Amino acid sequence: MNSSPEDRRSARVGLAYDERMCLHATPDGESHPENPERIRAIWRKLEAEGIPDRCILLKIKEAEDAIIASVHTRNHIKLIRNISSKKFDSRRLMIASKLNSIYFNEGSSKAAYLAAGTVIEATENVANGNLDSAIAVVRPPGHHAEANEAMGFCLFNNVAIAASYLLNERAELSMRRILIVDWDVHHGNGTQNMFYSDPRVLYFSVHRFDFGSFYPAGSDGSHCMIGEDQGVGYNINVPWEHGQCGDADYLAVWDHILIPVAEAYNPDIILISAGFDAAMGDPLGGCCVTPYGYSVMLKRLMKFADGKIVLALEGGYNLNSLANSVFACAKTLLEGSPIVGNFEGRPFESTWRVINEVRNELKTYWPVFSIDLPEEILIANVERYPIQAGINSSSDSDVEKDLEPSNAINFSSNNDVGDLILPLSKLNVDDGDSGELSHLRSQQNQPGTSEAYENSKEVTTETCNDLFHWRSSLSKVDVWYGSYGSNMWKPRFLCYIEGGKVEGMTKPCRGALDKTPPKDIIWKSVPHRFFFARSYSNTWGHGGVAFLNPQSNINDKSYMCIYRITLEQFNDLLIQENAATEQFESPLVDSRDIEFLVKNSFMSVESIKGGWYSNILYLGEQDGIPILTMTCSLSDVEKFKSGELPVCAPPKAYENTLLKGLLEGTELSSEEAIGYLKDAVARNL
Ligand code: Q9C
Ligand code: ZN
Repeated sequence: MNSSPEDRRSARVGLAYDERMCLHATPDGESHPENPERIRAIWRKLEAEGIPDRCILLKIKEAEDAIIASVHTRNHIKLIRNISSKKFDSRRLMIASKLNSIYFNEGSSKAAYLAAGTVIEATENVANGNLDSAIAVVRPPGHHAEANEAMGFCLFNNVAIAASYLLNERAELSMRRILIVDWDVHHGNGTQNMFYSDPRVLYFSVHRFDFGSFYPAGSDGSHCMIGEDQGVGYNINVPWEHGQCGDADYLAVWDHILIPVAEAYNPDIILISAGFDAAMGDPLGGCCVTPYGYSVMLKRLMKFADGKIVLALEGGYNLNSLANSVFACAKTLLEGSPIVGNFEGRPFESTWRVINEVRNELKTYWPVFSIDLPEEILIANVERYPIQAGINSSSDSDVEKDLEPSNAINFSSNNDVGDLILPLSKLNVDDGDSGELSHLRSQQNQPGTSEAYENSKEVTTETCNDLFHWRSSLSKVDVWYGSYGSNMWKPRFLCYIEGGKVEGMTKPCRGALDKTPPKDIIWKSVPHRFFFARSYSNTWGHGGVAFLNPQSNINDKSYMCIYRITLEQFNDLLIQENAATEQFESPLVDSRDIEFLVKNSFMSVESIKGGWYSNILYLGEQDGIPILTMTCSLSDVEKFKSGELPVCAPPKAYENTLLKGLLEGTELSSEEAIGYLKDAVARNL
C-alpha cells in the first residue's frame, strides 16, 4: 500500500479552473455568498503554492445538452440555455424570484455549461485512467439542482450529470458502481432524487439537518431516506442535529458509516460533491472542519476505487477557509498522505446518536451495521455540547460571523476516558490509517481546564434543552389555527402539514415535520376585516392574497375555518407561510408567547419580520384552547391604507380555492360565498 516518495510525486492529478465561470454573478452587483471571488480565491492560493505546476491542467468545455438531459428535463435545460440571452435583467429577475435562492445574469448560462462540462471532463479522464484523480474548481455549484429546477445557488447538477454520463454514455469504461460522497454542509437534494432508485450510484451525504429546519429543509435529508425500489439501501444520509460539528464528528462518521459501506460497496470511482461550507469560519455552515480534517477524510477514501477520485466544488463561502481546504485536498491527492495536523476534541453526544440511527436504519442492507457499537464508546464520548446560537445568529445567513473555534468547548471532565476509548480503536477496521485517529485519541486524554468546563456546562446543558427539545415539548400543546384564506380549503391546508401542492399552486410545500392531520375542524366568524393585498405571491402568482386586519371591529365579520393542531405544527406552518427557508433553532411561537398573546392579542415574530404573515393574532379560545392565526403587521395595514403598498383583487386560482373552502365549510350558499369575496375586494380598508 505504501508508495515511495517518487511514486507519490508522480500521481497524475487533474486540475480544472476557468475564469469564465466567474461570469455568473448577481445582476445588480449586490453581495452574495456564492460569488466569483470564491473560485478566484482558490486559484490564487493554489498558484501561490505551486499546485498547478504539479497537476495536469484540464480542458474546460461546455457540457452538451444531450448529456445534461440524462438528469435534467428539456424545459430546465432550455431555461438555463436561454436565461442569459433575455434582453432585460428584469426578465431574469422575475424568473429568479420564482426560484429558491437563485440569481441570474448575462453570464449564468455560460458558467453553468462550463461547470457541468468541466466536471464531466475531469470524471471521464479519471475513469479512463488518463488521470489518477482530479479537482474541478467550478461554479455555480450543483447538488441542490433538481431535474426540473434550479435552487440553492445551483443551476445544473454537475456531479449528477457526470455520474450519469459514465453510466449511460461510457459503459465501456466499466464504471458500474459510483460512490458519491457529498460533504457539503447542505444536503444534496437534487443528487439524491436523481439516483434514488438507482443502485449503480451510492449517494452518501453528511449535512446539517437541525431536525429538518436547515437548508434545504424538509425531510429529504433525513436518515430515513434510504432509497427506493432497486435503489433501496443506496442512499445514505447522516443528518447533524445542530451546527459546530468538526473533524472529530466527521471522522467518526467516516469510521462507523462511510468507510465500512465503501468497503462493502467496492466502488469503481468516487465523485466527491466537495462543498467546503462545513469548514471552520464558514458564514453559512456554522461547522468547524479544518483543512486537516478534509485532508484526512479524503485520504481515507483514496484506498477505494484504485484511488479514482474526482472532487467537484459545491459550496464554501469563507474565502480563506475555502482556499485553504481545497489546497489541503490538492496536496493530499498529489502526495498520497494527509497534510500535517491534528485533531481537537471528540464527537458530540448527538454525533453518536446520529451514527447509531443511521446504522440502525440501514442494517438490513449493510450487514456490517448489524454489529452494535460498544456501549463504552457511547458513554466515553458524551462530553461536548454545542454553543447555543440564537435565532438571529443562525448560521445560514449571508452575514459573516466569528465562530467559536471548536476547542473552546472541548473539555474533558473525565480524565479516565483513555480506558474507555480503547474499544473505539478496536472497532476501527482500517488499520492502514489508524495513525490519523491516534491523534484524536491522545487529545482526548488531555484534561481540560475544569473551571472552564464547569462554567460552560452549566450554560450549555440548560440551553441544549430548548435548542433541541422544543419540538417535542410543543408537540404536546394544542392550538387552533384559524384560516381565513386559501387554507379554509382543507386539501390546501394539508399541504402545509403533509407537503405537496394542490391545483392552482405554483410550488409544492415542504410540509411540517409532524404530519399528523388536524384533530378537529370547526367554522367560526371573527370581528376582523378581511381584505386582499400585495400583488404577487410565490404560491398563487399575480394578484392579492388575504389578510386580516389585526385590529378588531364589531362591524366586521370574517369567516374562518379553525384546525386543531399542535403548537409544533403551527410553527412549521408559520415558517412556510412566510416563505422562510432558514432553519429555526428555537420555536417562533412557544407556550410563553401564547400567554403574551392572550394578554396583548397580537405579537410580531421578530425573526420573520420581513414575512407578510409575521404577526400572530389571538382570536379567543375554543374548548379552552387558544385560536391563533397569522396576518400582516399593523404598520402594513397603514401602508395598505395610504397606498404605499398595493391592495388588489386575488388571482383566479386563489379566489377559487377560497370559494371551495367556504362552500365546503359553512352554511354559505355559492352566491353568498361569491358575494363575500367580492365584498372583501370592493370595501376599502
Ligand atoms: N435565507 C450550496 O452550498 N440559503 N448552496 C438560503 C435563505 C441557501 C447553499 C437561505 C443556501 C444554499 C451549494
Ligand atoms: Zn452548501
